[in-house]
Amino acid sequence: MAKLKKQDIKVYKALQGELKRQQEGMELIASENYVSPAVLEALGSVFTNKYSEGLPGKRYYGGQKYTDVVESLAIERAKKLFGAEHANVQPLSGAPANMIAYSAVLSPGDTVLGMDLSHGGHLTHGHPVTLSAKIYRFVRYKTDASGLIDYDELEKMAISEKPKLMLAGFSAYTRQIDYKKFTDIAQKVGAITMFDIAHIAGLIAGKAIPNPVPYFDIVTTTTHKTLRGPRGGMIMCKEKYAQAIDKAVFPGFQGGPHMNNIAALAVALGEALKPAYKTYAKQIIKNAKVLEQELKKYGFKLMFGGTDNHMILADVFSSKGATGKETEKVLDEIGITINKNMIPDDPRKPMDPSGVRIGVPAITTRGMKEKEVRLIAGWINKAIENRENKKFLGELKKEVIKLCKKFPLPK
Ligand code: DSN
Repeated sequence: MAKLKKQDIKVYKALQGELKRQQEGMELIASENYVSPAVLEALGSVFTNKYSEGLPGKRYYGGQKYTDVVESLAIERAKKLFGAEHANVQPLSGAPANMIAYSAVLSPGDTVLGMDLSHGGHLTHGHPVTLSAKIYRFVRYKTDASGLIDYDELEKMAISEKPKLMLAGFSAYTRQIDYKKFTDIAQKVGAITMFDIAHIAGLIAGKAIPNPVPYFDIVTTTTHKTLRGPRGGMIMCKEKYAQAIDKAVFPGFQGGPHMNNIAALAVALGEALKPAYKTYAKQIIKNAKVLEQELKKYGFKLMFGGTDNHMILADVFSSKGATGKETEKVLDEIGITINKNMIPDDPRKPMDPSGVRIGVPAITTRGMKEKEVRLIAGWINKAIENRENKKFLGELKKEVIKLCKKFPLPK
């Protein structure tokens, strides 16, 4: 960092501040992780200088000998890891990947069934504020009173709404989807199937949960959540949709791919193919289960009844008397980063909802296991219950820093 320090002290200082924040604090945002130094090296490499519109072997500009190598590696590794027939590694992130996938198979006005945001879905799955909802007709399904997807209801909806596309996937839903039931319904009504696996891609890659890729026509993902790669997106699909997806990425939606990200993605996918990654993915599930049990013990109300994946969604307002915003703030004060989150049909507003989402992929990367998760759950509970007591919070922060120093970022 010597050159950055000499040339731009303001950016350098912000970077050092962020490094310290990550080292001494604990990331429990379910969609975040810590990449390896090898991924960081590829990300900060000269590949960022290159324009590479097109695909390996079929580019619009010269000088592609090495970009072709890294993009081909990323594609082959993605296909191998997920058992995909086709992969496009150029989407810049998850929201563009979803928009691109819609545009590849839908015409304006077509109907899509997607999961409601407050029930765990994602903004890009048809929330009225998004561009996709202005172009397509989204109908949103919800979870039932038990917190699960009611497949009989979903089937009734599919029969009456006649969607062109049925979309599975979520950003705060914590239970396993029944891939077969979902795709059987789609088959009955002649809908194309799509799964946005952004949150659970790493759990699938590490074989900690079943792989949906063989079941679905199109699968989109980000690459930086449980998958532990650089920020970016990917679309995998059946061969039948390969050409439509590739064309929808470029020239349909994007310009030049970010080759430094793609090089870093190739490295991350290489890591995910190693045996140690399976151990990591399984540990995430174990850690999340312990978090679920501990928080239940402390009286937290968990949405959807608990978790089958890497995160929990808790209604802190009804169970602890603190809003999501207050909880996020008090945990920030002790160095634990989480995010406020809507709960199903939340009567409160998105900027100060009833819930919080807590995920364990990042702390699991640091090597924390069940014992540490028990400690953390206790701190979360104590911090919320003593949120007015600044002195007590200060003491808790010291405990958090001590634990973080024992479990450094990947080296
Ligand atoms: N922002 C991501 C998340 O936190 O789930 C999804 O877009």
